[in-house]
Amino acid sequence: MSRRLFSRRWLLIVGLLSIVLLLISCTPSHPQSTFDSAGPVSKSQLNLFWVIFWASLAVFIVVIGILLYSVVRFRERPGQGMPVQVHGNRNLEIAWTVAPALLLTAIAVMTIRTIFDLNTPDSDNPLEIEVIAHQWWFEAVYPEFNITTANEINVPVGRDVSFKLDSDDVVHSFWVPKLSGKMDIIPNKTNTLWFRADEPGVFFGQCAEFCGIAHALMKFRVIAKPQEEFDQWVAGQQAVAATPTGQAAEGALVFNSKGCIVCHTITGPDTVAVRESRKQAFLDGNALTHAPNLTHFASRTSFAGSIMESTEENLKEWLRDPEEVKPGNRMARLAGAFNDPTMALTESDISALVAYLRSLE
Ligand code: HEC
Ligand SMILES: [Cu+2]
Repeated sequence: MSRRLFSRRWLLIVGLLSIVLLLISCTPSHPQSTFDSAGPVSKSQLNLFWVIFWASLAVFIVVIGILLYSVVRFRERPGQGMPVQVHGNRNLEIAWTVAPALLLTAIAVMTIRTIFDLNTPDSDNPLEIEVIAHQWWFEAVYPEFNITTANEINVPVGRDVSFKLDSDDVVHSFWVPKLSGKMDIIPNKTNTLWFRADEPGVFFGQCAEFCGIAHALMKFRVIAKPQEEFDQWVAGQQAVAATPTGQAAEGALVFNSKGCIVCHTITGPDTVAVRESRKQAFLDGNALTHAPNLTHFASRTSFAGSIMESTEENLKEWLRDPEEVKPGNRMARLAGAFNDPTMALTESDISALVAYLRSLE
């Protein structure tokens, strides 16, 4: 058995598999690869990584080289007898203590310098964004513009962005691999992080700290836009929701009568008053939860922690059974509290709701 394990064919298969694994895991075109940095923060973190990587590789080659040389050169030969017995070598001992100490000191200095360098943004005038992590989605607030959105964080290309990170419940972690390393998001403690996107694009983010059942489905996107497009986006987000017409108007009625409005905010012409009255009706015995602001839902490309592309079919699927789409999510669980028959959605309710949601540009 043990002989077969080490047979040539096995070695070949394992070797080839490892090479394939290595190659597919290191392609920079992977959407969440740290090897394809798109801003100064991730770039300097990557540079540090490469320095440490090449230094480690050099050490590895030297040590394994000497080891292999010794194994082959001094192997037992027939009729050789007992080799010379050596007890320590002071010069060698000093050399292999001092050399690693120097190398580790150099790495420590570079690491600490990078940490301090990256502590604060380069610019005095960064764009401030507050990120609030919820089980299992991200809320983004732009205090400068009075905007609240979810899961898709728009930023202008070339401007430093400074994040304040807070949690509504448990520990999460904010991670956009192409733009910066991770930062934990801890309840009752505001952590900060900054980055800058030097090129336009969509950068995928991910909660990087286990935070409960739907942790793996807690993604988000950073969308970097040229300043002009960003300004347009801001103006769009600041407007109140469009007044719905046709099927969308039906959907707005369903939204207000089926409990959606209790959790979700849509800042529109008539919704505030309705919301307050509905809220009262639901307050007794029903825990309210925070939920994504839907005022400009249709301006986003994804939903439910960015795991679903925002299409008509996907939205219908979500409203038919949110638990099926994203197991454990709070809409499914808490909406269960509204599960008396008068709250159930019919297919025509769902079509109307989807028309309404897709009208919220
Ligand atoms: C009990 C509170 C609650 C109720 C009631 C509720 N939702 Fe939700 N909803 C949530 C939460 C929480 C999420 C986020 C789920 C996640 O991604 O984990 C959500 C997500 C959504 C999303 C995706 C938003 C995004 O940007 O990711 C849509 C669309 C939505 N709800 C529509 C509705 C509609 C329509 C109704 C009424 C039929 C409704 N919700 C009722 C809590 C609620
Ligand atoms: Cu998580």
